[in-house]
Amino acid sequence: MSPNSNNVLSDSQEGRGDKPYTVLVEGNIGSGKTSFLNYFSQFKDVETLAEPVDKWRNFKGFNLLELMYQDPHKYSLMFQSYVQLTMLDHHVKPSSAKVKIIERSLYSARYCFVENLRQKGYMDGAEHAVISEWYDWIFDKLDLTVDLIIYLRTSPVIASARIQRRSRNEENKIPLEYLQGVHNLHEEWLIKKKCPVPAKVLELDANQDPEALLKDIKKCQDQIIPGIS
Ligand code: DGT
Repeated sequence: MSPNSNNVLSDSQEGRGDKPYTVLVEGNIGSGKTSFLNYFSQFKDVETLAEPVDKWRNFKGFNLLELMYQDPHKYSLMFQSYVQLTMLDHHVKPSSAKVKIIERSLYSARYCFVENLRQKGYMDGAEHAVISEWYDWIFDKLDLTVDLIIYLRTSPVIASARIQRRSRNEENKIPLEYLQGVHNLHEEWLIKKKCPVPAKVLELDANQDPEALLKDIKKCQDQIIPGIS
């Protein structure tokens, strides 16, 4: 894949039927993924799929996100299991758009969040083995083709300050140490490539204020949504 070339859209779609050019937006909690998606939602040939947080906060009347943060020992596996279903739905959702931008992915759910919960002792060995087996099956059998990964790289301290400012009820007690764990695992995956990385990674400095980040995004726009203006 060569995101700099103008005909990358047709190159990458060759042999993939009608599959859109697929971009994942990755980064810690509070890194600015929502603003990134909001910017690209203005383009008519681009479909943006925001992370289904609202579904997680109200699934048949249960706030799964709150349960996970309140009692992670008890609810981490339950939460990851629903995250997995909703993320899988985004990966396989057909789209008539030329470019599909997905907030987060099954990859970060597995390599960053599940691993963090395991490392912190919130998931035991049996739970981790079962969910890992599901991921192995999904990655092996289903077409989760990705063309580009955007990494909104943020320091955990800055992410923490933003989370406190936006004060989502469920998140008001996330310790810095949890964010540090999620950050380290993003770094191991996307920078050190210790886990499989399914596409080229474009890293953006998301420590900057939103205006400066938007300028950087606009500079890379042709790589992110090739062939679309
Ligand atoms: P942004 O716009 O970069 O600030 O993104 P957020 O914070 O709106 O969205 P995000 O993806 O960081 O996640 C929303 C909440 O869901 C946050 O509390 C972290 C949590 N979350 C997202 N994916 C997972 C996951 O796979 N596992 C766990 N345990 N939590 C997750």
